[in-house]
Amino acid sequence: MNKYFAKEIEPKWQEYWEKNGIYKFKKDQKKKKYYNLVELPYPSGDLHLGHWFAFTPPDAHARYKRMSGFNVFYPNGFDSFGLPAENAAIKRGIHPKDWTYKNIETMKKQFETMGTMIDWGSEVITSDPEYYRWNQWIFIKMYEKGLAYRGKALSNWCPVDQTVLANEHIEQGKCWRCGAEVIQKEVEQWCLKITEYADRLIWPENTSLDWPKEVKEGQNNWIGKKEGMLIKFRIQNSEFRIRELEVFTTRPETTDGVSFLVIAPEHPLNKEIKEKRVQTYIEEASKKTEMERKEDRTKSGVFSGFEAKNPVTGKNIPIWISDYVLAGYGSGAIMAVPFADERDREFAEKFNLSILKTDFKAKPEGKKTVNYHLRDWSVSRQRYWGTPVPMIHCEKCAVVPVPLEDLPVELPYKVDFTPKGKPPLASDEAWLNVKCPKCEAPAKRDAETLDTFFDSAWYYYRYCSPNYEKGPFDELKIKELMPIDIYFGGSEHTLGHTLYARFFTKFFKDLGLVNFDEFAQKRAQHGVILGPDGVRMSKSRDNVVNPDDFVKEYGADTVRLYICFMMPYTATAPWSDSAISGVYKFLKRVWDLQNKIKDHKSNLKSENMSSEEFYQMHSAIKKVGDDLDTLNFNTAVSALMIWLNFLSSKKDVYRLEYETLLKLLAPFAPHITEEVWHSINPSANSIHLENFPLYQAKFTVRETVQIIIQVNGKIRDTIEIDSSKIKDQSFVENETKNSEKIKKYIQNGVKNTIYVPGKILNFVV
Ligand code: ANZ
Ligand code: ZN
Repeated sequence: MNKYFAKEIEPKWQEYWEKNGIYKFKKDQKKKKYYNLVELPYPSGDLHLGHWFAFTPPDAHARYKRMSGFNVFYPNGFDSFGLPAENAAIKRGIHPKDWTYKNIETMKKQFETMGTMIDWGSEVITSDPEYYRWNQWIFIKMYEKGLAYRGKALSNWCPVDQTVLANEHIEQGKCWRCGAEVIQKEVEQWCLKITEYADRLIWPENTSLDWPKEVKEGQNNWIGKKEGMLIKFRIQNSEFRIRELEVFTTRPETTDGVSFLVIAPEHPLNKEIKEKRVQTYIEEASKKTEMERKEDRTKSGVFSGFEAKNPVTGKNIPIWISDYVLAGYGSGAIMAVPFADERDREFAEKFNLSILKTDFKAKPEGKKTVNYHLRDWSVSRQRYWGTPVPMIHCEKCAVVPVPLEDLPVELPYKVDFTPKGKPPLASDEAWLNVKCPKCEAPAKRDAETLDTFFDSAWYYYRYCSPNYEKGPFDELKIKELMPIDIYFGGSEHTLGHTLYARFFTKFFKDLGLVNFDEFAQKRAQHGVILGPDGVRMSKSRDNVVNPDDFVKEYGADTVRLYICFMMPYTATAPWSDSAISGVYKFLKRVWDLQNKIKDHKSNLKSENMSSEEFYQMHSAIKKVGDDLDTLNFNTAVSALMIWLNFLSSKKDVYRLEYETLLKLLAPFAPHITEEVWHSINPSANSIHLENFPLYQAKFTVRETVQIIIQVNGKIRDTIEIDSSKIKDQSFVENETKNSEKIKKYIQNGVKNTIYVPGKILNFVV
């Protein structure tokens, strides 16, 4: 037997699997399909530790499911449009396309070293014209249904990336990509009416889908459905066109306690007020982000100069202007009840306004209404490296979709994509100028591109038929493979990506393309491996751990196993390599254990295994299988370690035991198990085509034996001990000494002890 040398065996088996196509997904009517999906990576050019953490535990899960009789579909691809490519291009003068496709090549090679069972035969690259053609098709379908529209709106603008951002892509007021402070800017843009699906996107209380509670709650809060009322207040001394203020409230019963009204700085009424102090305040407020406005506990504001009449009490109350009222929510005006609402109280206290009492019984007249926190999704980006919006602007016909048979509208290669405040495509005259498809007059293409979250909202449909040409996907294939059985990914996608994917699915259902409402049965979200210093890994902090270094030193199996073992899949914790050599030693011990197989002696068949050996083996099968099913990868690995300790402590190991160990380990460490499997079964097929061992429940509980305890020949107690321990007299004696009934008889010492193994223990005192 050779020594365990990962570097030699790993490439060999990777090649073998590839050549024999053992991970190729094939239709199989006899097996249940299992669509195992991990969020497709962005081709940054380097497969880092985060990728290993995102992909190897799901790979172990997929392998387990496959060995357990499922026909597992585990595709992958690249989410390859987006800003980093363009920024790299601006910085280093490499074309975004060249940069992207070179990175994809590198990363695919790196993926290979991981030893996954990903079937690249279904690969989707979102920047391929064959893919984004269908983005454009979907966009046009949405346009036809009135779901895609162009509107001028106050938008989140990233001054660094020079593009619009959706609310979902702002983290604490900063751009999720580059971290720059997001500002508010009036921009004309394409929006998708996700709000039309708001009600259908709310998670019902008892859904049969297995999604984390935090995701369901997070999405429901984000959608933020609020039932309330619109109540009109008459403005008392207005010489303006606007004579009434309509407020949105969820608490109409507090109307008697309305002490003042507050309107947002952007409220149309303010355009009529010319006073300088009002206009100065409005200008200042416009510089703040929505987040800052919401979080400002100190409150700012200005008196409008007007009063309104409370419809319930008839009292006149002042109208104030403040940025704690948001323009885009409700009617942009509120009735303030400082008696019952904290924000209003803070404001009243700051400006010394009276606080009227409410009896919570007021019944004003008004219109029942429902409000949502969810906004429409702004999808235009003023950038180059994305899906061109498939629209044509004509002076006569306004906006005309590109005819479907002319798709894809391909991205021109030669474009100056340095930021100029207008989209790069707008300066490519040759590309831009077209004939209007409707009236044939000279017209212009839309120069914007789609948010990459559009690309990732439906890529998993495309995996099912990646080369399909008659539509975005083959409906028959969808029937066969969708919905996804498990979708692994990051928790940063709670409010963005997974919500969009659900929205697209409901839209596809409305188009009659699919017959289900939700795209994934189960969602599993992983944590983050932080740098060794406990902070998120980043090049600027110099705390990036490169998995390749460990692969070189120990091999991929060790890194895979270690990643599964070092922390729970859902945890966020710093990287530490202190235990990685221990994991490597574990694999070496598994390797060396083949020396102990004793099947050459015909009298040592597995029927002769002791009850303890059965117990150990079946417990391990149960634990590892259950844990792989429920994604508790780390405890599955510890169960393997415990069993290995037991096996190594024995003189010999049964072939059945050893082969079972290899099969349990195979999902985690596919190379070493394959190597050893072949060395002990020279004519065997791949271990990854074997069945996962089954356990028998009766063997997962230890057999116990009743032992009678006597003192001077008289029965004083019985105790129960593991059958594996009956030969161990001192163990039995120790157990007995804990018995209250016996203690008092033997407290003065024992003269002699007689033990009939497994039957009687007699103390002579
Ligand atoms: C009177 C009242 C009394 C209110 C009370 C609340 C509590 P959510 O969605 O739960 O925050 N509101 C309405 N439009 C607003 C806007 N554009 N910007 C900021 N606040 C706004 O609650 C809706 C409540 O938020 C509404 O009900 C309104 O204040 C305020 F004891 O009206 B309420
Ligand atoms: Zn026209």
